[in-house]
Amino acid sequence: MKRFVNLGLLMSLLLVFLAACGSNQPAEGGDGKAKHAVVFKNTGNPYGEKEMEGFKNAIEDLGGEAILRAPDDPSVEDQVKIIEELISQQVDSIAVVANDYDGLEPALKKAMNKGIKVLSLDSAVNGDSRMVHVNQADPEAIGRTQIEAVSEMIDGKGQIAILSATSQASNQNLWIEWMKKELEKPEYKDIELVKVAYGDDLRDKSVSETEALLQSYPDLKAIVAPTTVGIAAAAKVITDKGLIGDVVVTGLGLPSEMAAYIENGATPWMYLWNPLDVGYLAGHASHSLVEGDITGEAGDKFKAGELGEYEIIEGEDGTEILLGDPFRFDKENIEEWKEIY
Ligand code: RAM
Repeated sequence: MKRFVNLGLLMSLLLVFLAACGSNQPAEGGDGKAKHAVVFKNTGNPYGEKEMEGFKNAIEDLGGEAILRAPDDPSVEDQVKIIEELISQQVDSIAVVANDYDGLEPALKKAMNKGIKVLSLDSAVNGDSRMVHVNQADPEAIGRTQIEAVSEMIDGKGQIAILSATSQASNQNLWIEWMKKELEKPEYKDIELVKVAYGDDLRDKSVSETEALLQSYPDLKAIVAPTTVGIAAAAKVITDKGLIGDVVVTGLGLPSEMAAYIENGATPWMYLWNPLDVGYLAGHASHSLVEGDITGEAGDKFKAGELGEYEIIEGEDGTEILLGDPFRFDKENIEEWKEIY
């Protein structure tokens, strides 16, 4: 009997010891799974849904619990509220698609001070607010390519406008900077950028901003929309108003939303990357940060499931993980891709 009691005591001590050893390990939910959150810009965006789906696929493959959140409107204040809630829930990681480059800094620093691993994807936060950024493609290539494309579509002449997401969206703002730099080249001297309008990644606002552009600039030749919500809204307006061929629409579009407009010629061609892959890569990066396999330093390497191995590189402001090159979608390949994303 005495021997039995001692064994029980020993077991309890062992359990206490193991629990203490585990205190640096990921905080786990009641079911023992690490909790990984992703926060998109706003609800109701099919691109965002695909990005979050990719994140969830990665986290679930890795045995974790994925928490998918987004405010109704693309505001920084509402993202701060969500981050505060996630801190209270004691999640292990937060991956954010930011509505503002600097505005989330206090909330994200608070999360990091509590040991939560923080990263951004798609739309970055500043380098002090996160451990690493998951970038879909080189911003310079994204910006310059859109100007090359629109120039080819309008034979290098005429007025163009940009229809963006929100005025604070860091991904779109960076791409627009590169578009403006590309426009400085002498070969674009006959192209005039008349306005950058903001549809806030809301369908109705993007439609009304497109209509306002057409009204204010009757000679407008093209709209470049570096947002999947904006390009779909602009192409719909051009189609509904019977302006196909008079005003071209290009930019970054989701194949499933744009197939009809590529087929009817409103958009001769456009670009994007796979949003499922952006989310999936961020899911793997979240897991690797929580497991301590990477710290977010340049040179760190990790495995991203079916995407293979990635290395963290030095970015403009903080470190990043680059997914790859954007794809071009046109009449030749849109049928195939519209089923996928
Ligand atoms: C919209 C969002 C997203 C951006 C794409 C291209 O869906 O603004 O952040 O990456 O467009």
